[in-house]
Amino acid sequence: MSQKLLLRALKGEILERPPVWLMRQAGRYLPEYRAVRARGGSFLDLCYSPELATEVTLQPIRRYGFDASILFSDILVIPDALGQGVRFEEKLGPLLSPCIQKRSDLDVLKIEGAVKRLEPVYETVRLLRQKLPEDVCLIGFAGAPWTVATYMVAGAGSKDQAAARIWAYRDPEGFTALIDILVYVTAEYLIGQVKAGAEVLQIFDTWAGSLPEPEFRRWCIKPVREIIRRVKAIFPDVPVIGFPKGAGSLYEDYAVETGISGISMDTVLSLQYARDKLQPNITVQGNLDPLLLVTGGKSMLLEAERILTMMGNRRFIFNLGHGIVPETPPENVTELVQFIKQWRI
Ligand code: 1CP
Repeated sequence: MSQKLLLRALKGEILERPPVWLMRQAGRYLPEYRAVRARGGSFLDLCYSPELATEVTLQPIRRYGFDASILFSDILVIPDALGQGVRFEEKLGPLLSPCIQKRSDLDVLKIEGAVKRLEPVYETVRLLRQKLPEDVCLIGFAGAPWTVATYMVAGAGSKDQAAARIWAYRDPEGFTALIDILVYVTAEYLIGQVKAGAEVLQIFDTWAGSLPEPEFRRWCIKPVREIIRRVKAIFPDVPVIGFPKGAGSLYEDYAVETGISGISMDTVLSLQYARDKLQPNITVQGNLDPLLLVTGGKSMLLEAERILTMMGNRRFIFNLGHGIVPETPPENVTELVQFIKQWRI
C-alpha cells in the first residue's frame, strides 16, 4: 500500500495528522515564482514550458514541505487548446476571443487535436514524477465544464457568470453542445495526465455557486459525473477531488452523485454540515480562509486549530477554502504548515 499521506486520506484512512497542501501554492506571492515569470513570455508560455512549469511547481514543495504538489497549469488551457484565443492581462485577468455565445459559434472550436495540443502539460507531469520527493503526491487538475464555459462565453472572468447563464436558459440544447465538447476534451486531458503520472485529480468548479438547483444538477453534477466515469473506465483507482465552490447545501448531492473520492469545502461551508453530511461518506478538504494567510499570527492559527479539532479526527485533508492571494507574506505559509504538521489527533 502506498505510504503517501494524501492517497491514504483519500482512501478513507484516519491519520495521526491530516495531509496538507494549499490551492495556488505556486504563484505570485512567491518571489522565486515572480523571478521565473519575469524571464519573459506570457503566462501561457509558462504553462506550456515543461521545464519552467516543473520548476514553479517544485518551488513551494522545497520551501514548505507540502504533502502534495499540484501541477502548474491553468484551467483555461482547454479553451486555448480548442483554438479560442486566450491571454492573461496583468490587471484584467484572462481574456478569451472570440466569445462563444451561441451554437454556431462552436464551429470555431477545433475539437480534434485539442488533446494533443496539451502534450507539453503531460510532459510537465512526467518531469514532476521524476523530480518530486518520493513522499509527495502529484495532483493533476482541470476546470469543470461549467466553470470553463463561463469564461469561454463571457470572454473573461465575470462576477455573476451572467452570459453563460443566459445562454443556458435561452438555448439549453445549444449550451449542452458546448458542455459536451468540454466533457470530452476534459476527460481526455485528465486521462492524459494520469497516463503521464498524476496520482490524484482535482476538478475545479469555482462558479458552481451561481446556479439554481436544477441548473446545478444539469451543468455541474452531470458533466462532472460523466468525466469521472470516463476517467475511471481507464483508471478505476485514481482518486478525484471535486470543488463545487459555493454549492451550499448541494455539496452533499455533489459528493454522492459525481463519483468523487474527496470534496473541497469553500470558506463559508459550515464545518458541522461537513462533519455530519460529507465526512461519513467521503474525504473532506479545506477550508481555511486564504485571507487569514494575509494576516497570519494568532487569528490564523486559532482558525486552523478550530478546523483541525472539528475535522481532523475523521477523513480529512487540510487546505484553504480558495486559492492563496498574491498579497500573502510567504512566512505566514511557513507558520501554518509547521502548525499543521505538528498537530496530532
Ligand atoms: O500572472 C500570473 O502569474 C498568473 C496568475 C495565475 C496563476 C499562478 C493564474 C491566472 N493561474 C495560475 C495557476 C493556477 N490556476 C493553478 C496552478 C497553481 C497552483 O494551484 O499552485 C491552478 C490550479 C489554477 C486554477 C484556476 N485558474 C481556477 C480554479 C481555481 C480558482 O482559483 O478558483 C480558475 C478560476 C482559473 C482562472 C484564472 N487563472 C488566472 C486568473 C487570474 C484566473 C481568473 C480568476 C477569476 O476569474 O477570478
